Amino acid sequence: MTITDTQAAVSTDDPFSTEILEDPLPFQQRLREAGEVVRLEKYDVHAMGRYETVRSALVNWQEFQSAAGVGLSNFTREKPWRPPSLLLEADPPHHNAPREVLAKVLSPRSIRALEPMWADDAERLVDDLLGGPLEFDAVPELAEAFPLRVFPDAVGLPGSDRDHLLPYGDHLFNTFGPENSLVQRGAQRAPELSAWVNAQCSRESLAATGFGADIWAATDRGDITTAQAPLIVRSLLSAGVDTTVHAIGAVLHAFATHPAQWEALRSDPRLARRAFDEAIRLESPVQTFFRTTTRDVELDGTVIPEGHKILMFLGSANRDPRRWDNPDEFDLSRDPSGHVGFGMGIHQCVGQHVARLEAATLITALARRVRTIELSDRPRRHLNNTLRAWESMPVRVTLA
Ligand code: OVV
Repeated sequence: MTITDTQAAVSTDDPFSTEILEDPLPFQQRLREAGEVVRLEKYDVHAMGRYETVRSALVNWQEFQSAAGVGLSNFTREKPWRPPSLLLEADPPHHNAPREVLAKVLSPRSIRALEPMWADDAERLVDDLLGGPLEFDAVPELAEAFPLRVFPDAVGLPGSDRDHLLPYGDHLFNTFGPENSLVQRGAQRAPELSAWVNAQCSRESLAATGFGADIWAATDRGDITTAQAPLIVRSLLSAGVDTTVHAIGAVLHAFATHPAQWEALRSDPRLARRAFDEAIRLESPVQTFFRTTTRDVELDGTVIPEGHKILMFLGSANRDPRRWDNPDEFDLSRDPSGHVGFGMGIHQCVGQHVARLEAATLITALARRVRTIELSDRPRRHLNNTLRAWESMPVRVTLA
C-alpha cells in the first residue's frame, strides 16, 4: 500500500481473491494500518477496516445508503439479478414498514415460545450424534444439521427440498462481491434455486403458523402490502440459514481450539450467549457489506465522491486493536458487545435473537454431554465472497 499526495491510501490487493478469502487477516491488518479509508484500485471502490470508521459509516445511512445495493454492483446503473430486498437493499422511508413488521415477528418476546422446543431438538440431535462414532465432521453434523432442522419449521416451510436453502444463500452472498469464479459457478443453479425460494414465499405455500404466517398476518392489518409480504419472507429464507450455519461453525471451531474456554462454558453454561457473540466478533461470518455515498463525503482528508461504493470490513473492525484488547483471542471473560458482526444502526441484523437462540440451545446441549472437543484433523475453509465459513471441521469429542 502506498500513500499518494492528497488522496486516500491505495491498495492493489483483491480482497475477493482466493488467497485473501483463504486467510483475510494479513490483508485486513494492512488495510487498517493504511488509513481510515483506502482506495481499492482493482474495483475503483473505497474500503474501511478500522472499528470506529466502519461503525460510523454503518450508523450513517443518510450519507452511506443501502438502496443502491450492498454489494459491488450499483443498482442505479446495473440491473440487480433478483428484485431488491425490501430490508437489506432499502433505506427510510421505504425500509421502515418492512423492518418494523419483521422486527416484531423476530423479537425476543415473539420467539420465546421456541426455546423449549429448540432445546429439545438440540438435545435429540446431540444425543443421536453422540450415540455414534466420537469422531465426526462438525459442519454437516452440527453446524448445518441444527439450523436446517429448526429454522425452516419456524418459518413454516412445507416439507421437502429444504437443502436448497444453503446453496441459494451461498450464491446470494457470493453475488455481493465481483463476478468471479465463485459467482459464475453458483449462477448455474441460481434460476432453479431462486424459483424454488420464491415459490415458498406465497401465503398458500406457508404453514398456518410460523414466521411466514406472521409476516402475512401483517398484510391483514394493513402494516405492509400483499406485494411486500413475499419479499419479506424471501429475506428470512435468504439471510436466515447460511449465516447461522457459519456462525455455529465459528463458535464450534473456537471451542475446539480453546479447551480452557470450553471448560469455562461447561462450568457456567450461562456463558453460551456470550460465547456466540464472541465467536461472531472473532470470525464475523458476514465479513463485508458495501454502502454507496449519497453525496460527496469527506473522511480523513479524502473526498469520496457521490455515488461511490464503500466496502466495509466488519471482520476487520471486529479485530481492530484500536478497539479490542488481544483481538485475535477467543475469550469468554471479555464483553464482546459493540462488535459489528451483526452490523449497527437501522440495518442491524433483525434476526440476531433467532440466531442467538439457535446457537445457545445447541451449545447448551453440547456442554451437557461433551467433556472435551478438539480438532481431529485440519479443518477446511469454504470460500465465499462475503461469508467466512468452514466446509469441513473434523472433531473428536469425549463424553461427560
Ligand atoms: C442480511 C441479508 C443478507 C442477505 C439477504 C437479505 C438480508 C435479504 O433481505 O434478502
